[in-house]
Amino acid sequence: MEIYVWKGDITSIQADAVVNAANSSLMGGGGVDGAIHRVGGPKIAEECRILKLKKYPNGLPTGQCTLTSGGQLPAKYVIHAVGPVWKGGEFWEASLLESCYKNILQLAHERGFESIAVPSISTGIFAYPKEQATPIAIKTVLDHKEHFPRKIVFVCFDKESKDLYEETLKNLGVSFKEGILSF
Ligand code: AR6
Repeated sequence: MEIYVWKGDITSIQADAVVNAANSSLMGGGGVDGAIHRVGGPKIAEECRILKLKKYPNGLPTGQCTLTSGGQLPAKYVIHAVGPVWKGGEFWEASLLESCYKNILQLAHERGFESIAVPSISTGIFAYPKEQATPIAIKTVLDHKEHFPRKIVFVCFDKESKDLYEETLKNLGVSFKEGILSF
């Protein structure tokens, strides 16, 4: 298994699947969600609309994820995951964020995906503090090696996030690669 840390826009990554930081409505939004729908085109939104109608009439619950095609993205598929909104830390935010990563890995494993790219879920519009979200993301992934894809990229949008991911991985003694040249 290979772990990558990469700074940039998740919509440019050519992987089996990229993860969207979505919301329960699956109807799009800002941040990663906005970028994925903008670059991926209307096919993704249409698939989301049908999923919402047929499978999640009450919305996709927080901590869970679902799959659409990648539309016009370089990635083949999009895993739409709903992270928790930060409400101060006493509303099960940590376990919901953990469920998110666990369910993403499980879905990727079921579908046989070899490479996935994951943003720092909940740390933008949902305001989860990055210093707390980063170790959860990394440890949850490491704890589920049985579902580990061959390659996983932690995608960071800014230097602060990238530094945090690298520092956390180093502290845990986990080796990783920078960039995705060979991805
Ligand atoms: N590529 C990679 N990372 C990004 C990108 C990008 N193009 N854009 C932002 N980030 P966010 P959330 C980083 O807000 O907090 C939407 O409206 C960003 O810096 O995308 O889970 C949805 O519809 C941050 O570190 O997701 C939901 O309503 C991280 O990605 C809500 O926002 C996540 O930021 C979800 O909020």
